[in-house]
Amino acid sequence: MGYVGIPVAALFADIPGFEVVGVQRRSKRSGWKIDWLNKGKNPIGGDEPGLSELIKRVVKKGTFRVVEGMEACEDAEAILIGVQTPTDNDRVPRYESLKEVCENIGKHMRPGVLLVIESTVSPGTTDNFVKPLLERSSKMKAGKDFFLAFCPERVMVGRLIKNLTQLPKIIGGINEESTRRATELYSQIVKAKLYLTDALTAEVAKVVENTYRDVNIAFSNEVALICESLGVNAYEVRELVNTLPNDPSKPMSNPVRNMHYPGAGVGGHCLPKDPWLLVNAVDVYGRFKFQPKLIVTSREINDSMPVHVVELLEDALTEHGKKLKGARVAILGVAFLENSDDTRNTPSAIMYQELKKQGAKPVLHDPFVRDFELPFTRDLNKALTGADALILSTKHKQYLELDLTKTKKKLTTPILIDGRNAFTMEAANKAGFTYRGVGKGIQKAKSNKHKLH
Ligand code: SAJ
Repeated sequence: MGYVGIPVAALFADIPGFEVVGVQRRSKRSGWKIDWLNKGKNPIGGDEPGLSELIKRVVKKGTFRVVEGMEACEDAEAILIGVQTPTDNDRVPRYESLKEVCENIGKHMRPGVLLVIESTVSPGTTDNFVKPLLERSSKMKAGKDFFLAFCPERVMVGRLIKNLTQLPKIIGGINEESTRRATELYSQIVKAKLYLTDALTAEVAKVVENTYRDVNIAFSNEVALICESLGVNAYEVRELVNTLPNDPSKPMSNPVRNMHYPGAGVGGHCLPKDPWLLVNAVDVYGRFKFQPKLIVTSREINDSMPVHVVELLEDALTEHGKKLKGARVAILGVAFLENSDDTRNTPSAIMYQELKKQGAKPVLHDPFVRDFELPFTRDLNKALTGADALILSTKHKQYLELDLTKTKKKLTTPILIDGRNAFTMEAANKAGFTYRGVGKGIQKAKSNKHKLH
């Protein structure tokens, strides 16, 4: 019952004739969701349009309930798996949860059942890891006695229901009958087109679509550093670049430009991990091995952005004759994405650790987050009062409404480091702040190299 499982379950439970059972371990971190959901309450914080009403409705009409045990699989006609599939510090996929769930499901599932993997996995995992696990624990033949497909989620916090129903869905069965049954199932909730393919191609497509985004963000982040060096505004450059016309009738004549946003880093459960699943797949299943340079370099660039934000702070402190050591720094935003409570792989944690390492005293603030492995406060006043600087890491709407003039009065040193283009340099300077922004050049480039002869 996570950011994928909860909305998917509730959507199916809202279809006449469907009865849905959510399975959630009573773990310290997530066990509370079982009772919360069975009371018809939405455990996902932040703005999630339509989700709370939907959960309330399907629990009230008795078509959705949550249990702990796998027994629920015994009379299931379809079983969807949306467990976490993280990578470890060596960028290697860790499939303990997936293994445990597949082995347990295998012991309870009945013949003819359809199993769907929604979690993003390293390409090759469905055919070479999940299928043999299920066959061994169920003593049944995949594709004949039971069916299996990889149908990747495309959810995004802040628009879970919309993405699940309005975005095209990839259906990758291990064989035709598996694809047919998965198509029959998802056509119930997906209003957009279903694209049918095989499991391996679907797995590659999923990690490539996220890697595509990560590489594009890395390109924008590198352009941001160039703009800072040349003294121009990368966000203005992005807008100018994206003005190139796009004539849908002649798509190949002038491919669109969709330069992404530079920023304070790339977080979430997907973009920081999925490129490594692609690298891992070549390592494990590739006929010939090689290291994808562009993809790996892009990860390095995006992982370096939170540290770059600390460099911008150091530069601004110097302007006030101050050092990072001993500086009290308010980091606004723990969640990795605006107006959500999702803290997975948040860039703010890297910033916090880097500041600590440099002897500064960082204070994390977030209005939505409930729990986090690092200390944080939900009291904005407490975070800002007496700080030597504030860093905007996440673009929560509360921060965009900040009155900079009043905010400045709370700080000891009026420094604003903008990691998400939330403010203009002009507005910040006008309010008396020393301002630095990712991608925001403070001084026009001048050089004596090009002597006009
Ligand atoms: N980010 C930038 N610049 C951008 C866009 C995002 O710096 O131009 C940063 C965000 O601040 C955030 C991170 O990247 O820290 C990820 O943001 P995101 O908007 O990609 O959010 P995710 O990771 O929740 O969603 C992505 C989406 N993938 C694509 O758009 C290809 C979503 O559609 C997927 O469903 C999701 O991954 C997933 O679950 O795979």
